[in-house]
Amino acid sequence: MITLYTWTTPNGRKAPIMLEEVGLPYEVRAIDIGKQQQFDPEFLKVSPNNKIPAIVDHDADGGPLAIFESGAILVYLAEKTGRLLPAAGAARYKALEWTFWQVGGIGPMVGQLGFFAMRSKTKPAEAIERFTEETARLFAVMDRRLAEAAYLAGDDYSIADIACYAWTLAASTMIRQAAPAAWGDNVNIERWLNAVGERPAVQRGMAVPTV
Ligand SMILES: N[C@@H](CCC(=O)N[C@@H](CS)C(=O)NCC(=O)O)C(=O)O
Repeated sequence: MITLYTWTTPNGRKAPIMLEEVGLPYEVRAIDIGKQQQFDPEFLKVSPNNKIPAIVDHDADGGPLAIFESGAILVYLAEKTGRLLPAAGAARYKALEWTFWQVGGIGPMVGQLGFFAMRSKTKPAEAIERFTEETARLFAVMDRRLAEAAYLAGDDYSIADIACYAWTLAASTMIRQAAPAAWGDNVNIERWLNAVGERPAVQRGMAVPTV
């Protein structure tokens, strides 16, 4: 059994999508970051960076294993099950490349844009301009990749697509309304969003946690 600590945010959706894809049994602990539950001492023992998602694998080799950071969780679950990340070769490194591109790029940049364009009280123009430009650049990079390959790692769906899906969906809907220049004309991403969004495991994972 795996315990999943998560919330209703793009980062929070990655681990449940992966757990649904690989079919491992899991229980969900909702961590309401709006109520500061990410700072509860019990949660900090699992996720010392006070962020969701995190997991505890109670059946890990050597005893229960707590993991935070969504990229690490995706790689761990892929290696535990032998699914959605090739064991070796170029395809493995393409999947890792685009997974960490999301964790270091799309996540922080779209997250900051969402904050300044939608939730900030002052909505500072310079910050919105800065994160709009960087978000638009990142999605142009992603669109070019998806013009040459069906999925981010190549021919096959992988953890890289799981990492990117919820952030890209949020950007193509909510953030696109608040900062239209951040999105652009990403026809290849639109095709990919439809393909990934049709997967039953993605639809189930996007509904976790129920609140
Ligand atoms: N790099 C981290 C980012 C995780 C993250 O930013 N989580 C946010 C929710 S989307 C969070 O827990 N925020 C609570 C806080 O910052 O206190 C990952 O990919 O897991």
